[in-house]
Amino acid sequence: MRLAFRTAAIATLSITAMGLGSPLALAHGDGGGTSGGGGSYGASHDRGSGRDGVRAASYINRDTGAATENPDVDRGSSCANPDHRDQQRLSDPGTANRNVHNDACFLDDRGQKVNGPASFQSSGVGFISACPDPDGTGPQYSRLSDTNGDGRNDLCFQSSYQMTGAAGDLEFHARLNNTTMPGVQHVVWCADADANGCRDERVKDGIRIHWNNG
Ligand SMILES: [Ca+2]
Ligand SMILES: [Ca+2]
Repeated sequence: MRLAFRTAAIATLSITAMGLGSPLALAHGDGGGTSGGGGSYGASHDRGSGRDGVRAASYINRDTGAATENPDVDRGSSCANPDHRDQQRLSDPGTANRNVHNDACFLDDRGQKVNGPASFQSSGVGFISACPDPDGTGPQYSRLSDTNGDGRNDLCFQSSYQMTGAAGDLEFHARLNNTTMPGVQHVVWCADADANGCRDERVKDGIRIHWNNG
C-alpha cells in the first residue's frame, strides 16, 4: 500500500515539473493528485537536497469556541504565525476534555501550503489521542501507532494533508492528550516519506506542552 502510494506520488512529479506552480493548480489537484506536491517533496528529500524553500510549520491550535479551547495559546496561532508552547492542565481521568490540537503545514517559498506525507511524533509524557484520516473514505490514510510498546500512541503518519472540504483543509491535524503524567510532551512534525518518524528527517518543526495538575 505504501509502496503503491509512493509510486503514484512520484508519477505525478513530471506533472508538477511541467508548471503546476500556481496555488490554483494546487487546489485543482485536491481531487486525488495532490500527492504531487508531497510526492515531489518526498522524492527531493530522498535525494538529500530538499525542495528549495519548503519548510515545516507546526503550531498549537487554540480551539477557539470549542469545549477544549485553550486561552494559553495565541489567538492567531497558525502555520504563518505558530505558537509552539502551551501550559495545559491534565484532562480528567478517562476523558480528553483538555486535549491539545496540533496542526501543521508545509509552506513553500511564497507561503503557499503544499502537500506531502508527514508524521507527528510524540515523546516525553502524554500520547497522541487522534490521528484523523486526511480524506475520510478516500484513498489517503493515516496510521496511529505505539512504536516503543509502552501503551501510549506516539506516531501519527498521514499520507496527505486534510482534504475533506471542511475547515482545516491543506493542513495536517493531530490531537494530544494526557490524564495522568505531569511533565513535558514534545511533539515533532516532519516530512516523512518513509513513514517511520522524524528522527531521520531534516524538514521538521515541533511544539511543546507542559502538562500540570492545575
Ligand atoms: Ca482515507
Ligand atoms: Ca522518517
